[in-house]
Amino acid sequence: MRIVIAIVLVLAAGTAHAETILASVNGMVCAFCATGIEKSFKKQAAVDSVSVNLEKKLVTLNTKADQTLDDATVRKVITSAGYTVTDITRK
Ligand SMILES: [Cu+2]
Repeated sequence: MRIVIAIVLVLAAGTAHAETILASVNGMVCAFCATGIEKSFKKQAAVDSVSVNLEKKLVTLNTKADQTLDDATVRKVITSAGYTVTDITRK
């Protein structure tokens, strides 16, 4: 019985899951690039926080609980800002 309750709790926690999306981006070279991309993603309702690592050419997005951003939207936001997406991973 305890095991069943524990499983139910784990599943319930899973539904409130926020997602971390890592996008590898080409063309970001300075702090202005980083700020521009951050601003673009903050306009997306599903996005909770954004951080840009220029050295790693990586944009990290954290979504709000129960929300996600599909690959097409991630690509569109970055492409519209003038950069190229080389890879998108999620965890
Ligand atoms: Cu720049």
